[in-house]
Amino acid sequence: MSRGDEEQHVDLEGFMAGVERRNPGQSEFIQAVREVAEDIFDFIADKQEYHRWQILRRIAEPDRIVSFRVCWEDDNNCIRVQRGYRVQNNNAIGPYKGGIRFHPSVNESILKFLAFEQTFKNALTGLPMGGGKGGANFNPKGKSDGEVMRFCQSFMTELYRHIGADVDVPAGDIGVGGREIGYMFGQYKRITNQFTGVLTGKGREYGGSLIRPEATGYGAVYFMENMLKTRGDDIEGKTAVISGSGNVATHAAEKIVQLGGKVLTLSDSEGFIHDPDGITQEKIDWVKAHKTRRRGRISEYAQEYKNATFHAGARPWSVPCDLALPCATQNELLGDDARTLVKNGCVAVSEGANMPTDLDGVHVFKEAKLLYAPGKASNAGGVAVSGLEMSQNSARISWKEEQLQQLLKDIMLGIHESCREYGQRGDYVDYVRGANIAGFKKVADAMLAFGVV
Ligand code: NDP
Ligand code: 2IT
Repeated sequence: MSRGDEEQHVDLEGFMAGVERRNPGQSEFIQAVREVAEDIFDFIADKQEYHRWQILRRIAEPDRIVSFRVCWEDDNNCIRVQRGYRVQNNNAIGPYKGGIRFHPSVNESILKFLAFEQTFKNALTGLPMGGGKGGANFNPKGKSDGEVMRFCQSFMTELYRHIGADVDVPAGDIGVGGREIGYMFGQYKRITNQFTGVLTGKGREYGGSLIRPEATGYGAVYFMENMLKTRGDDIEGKTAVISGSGNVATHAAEKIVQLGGKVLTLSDSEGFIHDPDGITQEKIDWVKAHKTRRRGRISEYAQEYKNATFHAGARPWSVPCDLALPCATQNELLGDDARTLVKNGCVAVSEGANMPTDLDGVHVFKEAKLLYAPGKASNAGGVAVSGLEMSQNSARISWKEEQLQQLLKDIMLGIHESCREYGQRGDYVDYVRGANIAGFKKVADAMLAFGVV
């Protein structure tokens, strides 16, 4: 019997041994696959079709990975060389769709985990989008606008041949916001001479959708609201600890404040700030202007607002709170952080980031029966509004803000209901299990319809 034949009959550990053998050293990818496989193996135990057609095995092998050199010239006329990627994981239910990340840590493992997660997340939105992710090990910090523009143009000069409005539609992620999307869209249009919805998160003037910038953070809070409602509770009067201070974190903070909660922390890669007075809308606006637009550091918040303290090199999870929203990056909330949150009486965790909680932390939250939403469910509001931007671009119309706000709420509620449908275990909803199974089932059933492709 060949190795391939053996894998027809493996259990969870046998499957994971194969994933580890085929993806040496790719710890983030292996972690993401294990988190999904733990639930899927249980779900498909009595569903021979999914085994016979090797569905999970196929979803855990990207359709293709493109890796390319990106050369650009910095302001000192030095030639710089970066590595760019696009991981097209699965297009069973729609064109590949997912963000682009510019961060020095970007590598194949991180983009493969993100593209894998995106496949389930996009299925959960109910919109026709497959899963992909891309990026480069480019560090936008400290770069001039001209340098960022030249980098983006060079990146798109290769990427353009792999994407398209019906093929693969990238968007933003860490280090990629409106400015970068503008430079990349401009270059795509220049090379192809086509004005299509090939990227989302565009500026309003050239086809962007209303509420796309807010959608991920707002959606994560709507998801938290939906979870609290199952226990007859809401956000009013609750304290919230948030990590990050970028697009997702600032909009999550804004929605918590709008719903009557009190935000105590924000963070960046250098540490966190704790403001016992609460981070009000005015203070969030200061963070947006200072941190996001002028690319300052969160430590400066403590100089601006004197009652706040800055904690260098630390994450905010030790600050007692009712609600926690990790909105910075992967593996920023570890098992011990999860135990601290549970001990301090935290009742709900909604992930704005992708895979911010490590596997140990996930198990801690599940055991404590906390209301715990994994990113692939709770941060899907961003890509959902990206999907709505694609629809508006295809129809060449713009929808009104109220309409989009309502659609975002409806989609987040729909994801919550899907998680409940597949994650209800007695009186407890295991949202991780629910999200994994609901996302998997949709993609898997489409793949079954296609046969072996
Ligand atoms: P931004 O670039 O706007 O902000 C990222 C924030 O996270 C910054 O505060 C940054 O701090 C911090 N951060 C980044 N890397 C690290 C690190 N290694 N350690 C600690 N802090 C870090 O990105 P977004 O807000 O868009 O993305 C945040 C998370 O949300 C990511 O996991 C992303 O994948 C996820 N996400 C984003 C969506 C979107 O629509 N933008 C949609 C769904 C998920 P610093 O400035 O110091 O680097
Ligand atoms: O992780 C994500 O869902 C995103 N970065 C947004 C993807 C998108 O296509 O809007």
